Amino acid sequence: MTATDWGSLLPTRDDRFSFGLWTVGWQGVDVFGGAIRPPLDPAEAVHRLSDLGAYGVTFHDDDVIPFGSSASERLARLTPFRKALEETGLVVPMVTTNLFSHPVFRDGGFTNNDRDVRRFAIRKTLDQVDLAAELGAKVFVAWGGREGAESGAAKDVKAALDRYREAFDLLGDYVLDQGYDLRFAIEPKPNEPRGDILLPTIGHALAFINELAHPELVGLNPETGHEEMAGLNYAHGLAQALWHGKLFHIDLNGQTGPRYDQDFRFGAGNARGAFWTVDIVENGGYEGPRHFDFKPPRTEDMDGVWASAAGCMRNYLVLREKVRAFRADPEVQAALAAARVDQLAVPTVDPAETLADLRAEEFDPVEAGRRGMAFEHLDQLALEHLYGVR
Ligand SMILES: [Mn+2]
Repeated sequence: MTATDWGSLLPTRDDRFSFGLWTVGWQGVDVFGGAIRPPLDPAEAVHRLSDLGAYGVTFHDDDVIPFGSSASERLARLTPFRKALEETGLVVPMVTTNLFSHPVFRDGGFTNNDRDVRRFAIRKTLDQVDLAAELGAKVFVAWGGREGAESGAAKDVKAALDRYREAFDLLGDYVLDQGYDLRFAIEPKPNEPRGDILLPTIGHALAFINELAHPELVGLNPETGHEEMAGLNYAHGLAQALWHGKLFHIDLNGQTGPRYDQDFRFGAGNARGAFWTVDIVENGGYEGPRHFDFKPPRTEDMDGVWASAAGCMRNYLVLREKVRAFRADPEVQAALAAARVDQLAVPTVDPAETLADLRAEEFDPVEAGRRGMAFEHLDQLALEHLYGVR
């Protein structure tokens, strides 16, 4: 292998990096303070992201078309955005609906106790589903940020799940009726902004999908920080979603353990987790965009915003190089064999065997109990690739 030229490692369209308009466009409003950056024009965001090497942009309806816009205002907002897409060649691989910002969604959208609000949430989503199809998006993300509760009696969780299912069934019927080439991706999150959010983890969402009328239309959009907020291993979650055929989209960012949703740029935060994330994304059969859902910290001006966005892509590419070098390293391959990783791919009982054969087998558990697994040497090799000393 030739040495990597780190300086020339820059993103191209072939890397399929995409960004939410709400990421670079975040004005820094948080619980403790108001906006510290000016509004970012969606068309300008498209041009800047294109210049940085991204291939796609994604958005909530409200990111481009302000809540409550008339038909003429909607057109006036969409026209310059579409012009920027045409000028740059950027694509829209995914869109989503904002069912969490406006006061009407104080108790959520699809699972709001107020039936009128639930009906409005479905109407708002149908409008965005039509726009998704118009723009050629293949994935429609559903982050149920306000679908949840702070207190016990306020939410009948089983009834809420009935209504959640009803919403996905209606949306699925609509997509099939219209003949749209569009699938839904649920984005789990354990909490924030709600005290507890419904479908809090990848596992909850996978089980929920199995109860839907059109489970084939619904998969997952797992986010790094959302899983790590719950103390879970993101790479393991991606692997399980892939195993179920449900990894429709990914939201990459950075988080350092169970605390508030930090939304750091990808690669900042749990660096070891990021290494294994890139490994599973590159080698696990995922074929969608490498999408970043992060927030440039409130310390930054607009120069810092673009530096943060560029950093997401740069860190992904750096880790991709390191993962490739790790997988190609002959010492790693020997260590993988010593760790018996390959044995796990072999069925435990051969198809030609009977359980009687299995039960008759001679085995010395004392001898087998002395065999070390040699995982530490293997992991040290991974860390040395990550640390840049191999
Ligand atoms: Mn997200």
